Amino acid sequence: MSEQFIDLRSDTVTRPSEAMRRAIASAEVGDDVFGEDPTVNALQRRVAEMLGKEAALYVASGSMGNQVCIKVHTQPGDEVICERGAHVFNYETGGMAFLSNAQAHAIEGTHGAFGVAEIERAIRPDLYYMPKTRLICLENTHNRAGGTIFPIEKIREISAFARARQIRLHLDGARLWNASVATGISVKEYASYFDSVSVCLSKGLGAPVGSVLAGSAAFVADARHYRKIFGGGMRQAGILAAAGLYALDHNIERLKEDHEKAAYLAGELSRVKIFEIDQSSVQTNIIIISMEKSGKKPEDVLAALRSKGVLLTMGNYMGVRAVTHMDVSMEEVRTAAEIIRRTLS
Ligand code: TLP
Repeated sequence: MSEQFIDLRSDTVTRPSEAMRRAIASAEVGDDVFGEDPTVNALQRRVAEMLGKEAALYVASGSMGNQVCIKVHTQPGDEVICERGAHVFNYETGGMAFLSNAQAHAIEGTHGAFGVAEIERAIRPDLYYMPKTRLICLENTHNRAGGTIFPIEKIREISAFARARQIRLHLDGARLWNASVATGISVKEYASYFDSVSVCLSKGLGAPVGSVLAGSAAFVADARHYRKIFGGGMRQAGILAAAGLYALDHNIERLKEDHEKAAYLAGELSRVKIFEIDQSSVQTNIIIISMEKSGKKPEDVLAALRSKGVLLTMGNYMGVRAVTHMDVSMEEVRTAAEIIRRTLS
C-alpha cells in the first residue's frame, strides 16, 4: 500500500526493515508455552529491566496487554476508572466487559489527563450495593487526545493517592516511548508509579507484532495464566520477539524525528481552511484534526485525499487523524502537506 500512498493512518503500518528481518531470521527459538524460548525470555528480561519491574510478559498486541492486566486486577462487577477517550474504553471492543465482567467509569479529561480531584468524585463509596472501584487506567501518550503526554506531577499525585486508597493503577503505555523521548523522563520513572504497565513494540518502534506487560513477579505469573486463557500462549515466538529486541536497540531515540515531522505537518495543516487543530495537543507523533465547523464529512475528506495518494484515518468525533512514523520521511510529509492543501482548498 505505501508504494503508492503516503500512509499517515497510524504508526502501526510500518514494515520491518532489512536489518530487523535479519534479526528475525537468525533468532534462537524454543517453545514459549514451556517458557523455553530464549529470545522471548531475553525480551521479557529486557523490558522488565527497562521498566524497573520484577517481571514482564510478551503478548500478541497492545489490546491483549491491557486486557490481561485488567483481568488480573479486577473481579467481576468491579469498576475501572479511565478517561473518556481511553483506548481501553473505546477501541478494545468492550473487552473489559467481555473478558473481565468489569465496568468502565469514564471521566472527562483535558488532553487525555485528569487529576486526583476528578478521581475522588468517581470513586464509589463503600456500600454493599455499589460496585467496587478497583482500578484506575491512565494512557500515556493518549491516542485519541492527539498523542498527548500525561503530566508527570499528576501521575505522581494519582499514584500516591491510589496506593493510599488501595486502588490499583495500570498504564496503557502503548506509546510510552514517545512520552519518554519527548519529556526526557525515563520509562522506568514513569513505570515506577504503576502496578502494571503495557508497552507496544509495534507502534512507533516499528516491530511487526507484539507488546509487553510488566509488573511484580506474582502479577506476571497471574498474567501468564490469563494470557493462555485468552489464546495468547504462543510457541516459537522468538522470531517475533527478535524484532522487538531489535526495535528496542535501534528505534527509540529516532522517535524524536517522528515528533518533528508531526510538529511540521500540524503547522502546515493549520493553514487548511476547513481544518481546526489544537496545536497545544500536538506533543508527539499524532495530529487530531477537527472539521466540525466546516460541516464537511470526515469520510468524504478521507476519500478525496486517498484519491490523491494520501491516507489519513478517522480521528475524534467529526475529525480525522494523521500519525507520523518511521516509514514516512520528512520529504514525504512535505509532499503530503502540499497534496492535502491543494486537495482541500
Ligand atoms: N491503537 C491503534 C488503533 O487501535 C486506534 C492506532 O492506530 O493508534 N493502546 C493505545 C493507546 C493504542 O493506541 C492502541 C492501538 C492500543 C492500545 C492497542 O494496540 P493493538 O492494536 O496492538 O491491540
